[in-house]
Amino acid sequence: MSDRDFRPSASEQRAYAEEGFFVREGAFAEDEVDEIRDAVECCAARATAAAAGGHTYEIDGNVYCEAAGATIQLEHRPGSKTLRVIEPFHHLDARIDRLIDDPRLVEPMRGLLGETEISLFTDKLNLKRPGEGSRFRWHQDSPYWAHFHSDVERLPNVMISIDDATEANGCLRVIPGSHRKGMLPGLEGEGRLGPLFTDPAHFDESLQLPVALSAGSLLFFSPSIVHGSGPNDSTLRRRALIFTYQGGAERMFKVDAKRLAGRSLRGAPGC
Ligand SMILES: O=C(O)CCC(=O)C(=O)O
Repeated sequence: MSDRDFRPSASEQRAYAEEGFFVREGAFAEDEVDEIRDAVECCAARATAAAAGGHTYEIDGNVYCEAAGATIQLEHRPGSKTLRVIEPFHHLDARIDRLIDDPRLVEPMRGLLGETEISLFTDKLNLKRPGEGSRFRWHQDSPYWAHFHSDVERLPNVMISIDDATEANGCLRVIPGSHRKGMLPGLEGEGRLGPLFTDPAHFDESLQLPVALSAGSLLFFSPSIVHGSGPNDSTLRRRALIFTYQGGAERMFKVDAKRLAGRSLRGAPGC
């Protein structure tokens, strides 16, 4: 694995520039995906335990909890205790922390950023549990980060799909090329979170493309591509990890510390 060249090819660089994304199928082998799944469920169990004693609050009727060094979002069904998103989560299991240094993530990111020294900006675990996992409305990531980072176009994301993601279980959908318009206006009059959702009057929803991914595949995507996903009404899981990188040695979004990427492989065990 480690002696392969994982830098983005010219066509991947072009796809990222023009379409705002590219896919690498089967980047992680089945046994590696199993290990990540195990680590992810350890993170979810730790977050669930911590949430019981955390600070809980509501925004627009959605429940959030600050606990275990993370923002934990609960599913939207009233009274639900099901986890929806954990951000950040890499500190909850050493196997996830090690993934940040994996050359299959780091080398493409170095290529996209054009820098050798890169660091983690943020990381999210989207759990989208069967039968309950809710939709993600159309949005761009860049407006969410604009108050914090001076160059939000240079925050590429990589999603690791650890389940087969299909239209039935709510795979990610993108609007190809929408990143080229930069930051688009958000929704007005739809609560506090409205401005973070992209107003459909400013992009062509009919261009939407479901990005079906087999487990172990990677999706690299721009922070300004308009993206979202439907609910998981199926009986199948659709879990995804998203790591966002930045050039240089900079502090993380939600943690006042730097996490350089690709320098060393840490040896601590998982949970
Ligand atoms: O995983 C998904 O379905 C959506 C994720 C997403 O858009 C996000 O976390 O910003």
